[in-house]
Amino acid sequence: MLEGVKKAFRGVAEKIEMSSLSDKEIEHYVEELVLNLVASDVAVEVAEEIGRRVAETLRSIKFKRFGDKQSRVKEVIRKAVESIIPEASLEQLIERMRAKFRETGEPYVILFVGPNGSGKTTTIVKLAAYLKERGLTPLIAAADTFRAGAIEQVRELAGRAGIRVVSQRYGADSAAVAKDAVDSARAGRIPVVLIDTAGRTEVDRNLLEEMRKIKRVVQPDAVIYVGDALAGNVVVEQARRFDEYVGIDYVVLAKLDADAKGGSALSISHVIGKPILFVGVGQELKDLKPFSREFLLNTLLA
Ligand SMILES: Nc1nc2c(ncn2[C@@H]2O[C@H](COP(=O)(O)OP(=O)(O)OP(=O)(O)O)[C@@H](O)[C@H]2O)c(=O)[nH]1
Ligand SMILES: [Mg+2]
Repeated sequence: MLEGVKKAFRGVAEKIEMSSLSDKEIEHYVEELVLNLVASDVAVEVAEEIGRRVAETLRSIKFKRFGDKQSRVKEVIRKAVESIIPEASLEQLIERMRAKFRETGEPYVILFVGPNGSGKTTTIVKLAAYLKERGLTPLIAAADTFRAGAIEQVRELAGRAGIRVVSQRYGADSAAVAKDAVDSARAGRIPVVLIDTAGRTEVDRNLLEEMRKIKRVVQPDAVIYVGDALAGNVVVEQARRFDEYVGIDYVVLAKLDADAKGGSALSISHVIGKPILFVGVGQELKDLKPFSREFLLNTLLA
């Protein structure tokens, strides 16, 4: 009998307790968010996209009038940022390497590309040491036959980690060096080959063509783009051009230790739609950190 009355009361109570954020409040939250993201080096187009998603969600949800709006809004922001970062797992990639080697006896081949000085060589040796610890000691192909000192550098670093390097002389065809390394790994039953290449800018036709040739000749299982977190927003445009030119599967961001802002990580992933595999957080071999969205969100939304 009292149901009707109860229902009526409940209706009123709900109306009192629940409310939407006003357009003005939403605008305020979103504007602040976008500004903060841009200040953290997130590309403007990406920050605005996040802002749009956050505004959309905020418009559609009801808040408890006396609840903690701040923390709900934070949660909405987190979800929006999360939804635009593709995530990859280094462990999964390692599993794929094991599976390929187990099933075919063939090495898993990774081609590393990126602009000058972005951190490719250091990253490769870090990954080599990481794989070695997991029982997948790789071979490195010194296919940067272009920059003076590149072969000595990779030999020196790899030597510290106890990793073998296949190299030829300077000026040698880099695709031939890479191919040589893959053949050598096959013969020596080495499970993984990491190919180091010369840094190049996205306007250098010859070097870009050479990179495509290496890819054509060795047909790598994955192409990893090594970007420099310090390059800020420039890194996004560079990655886009490399992706168009050679096709990228994963991104590694080096020098994140020197870039407290972390925005480039978010932008790069979103703009080229490729996940970040791990990040470089220092110059030592141990300074490799598997990437997680959690890690980035905590840096960006702290
Ligand atoms: N702080 C910091 N420095 C790094 C990191 N990764 C690489 N570096 C440094 O960045 C510089 C360039 O690194 P390389 O590995 O030689 O870069 P690269 O892309 O191979 O360079 P090129 O072959 O000339 O195109 C070196 O001084 C590295 O020690 C990192 O994660 N953190
Ligand atoms: Mg190098």
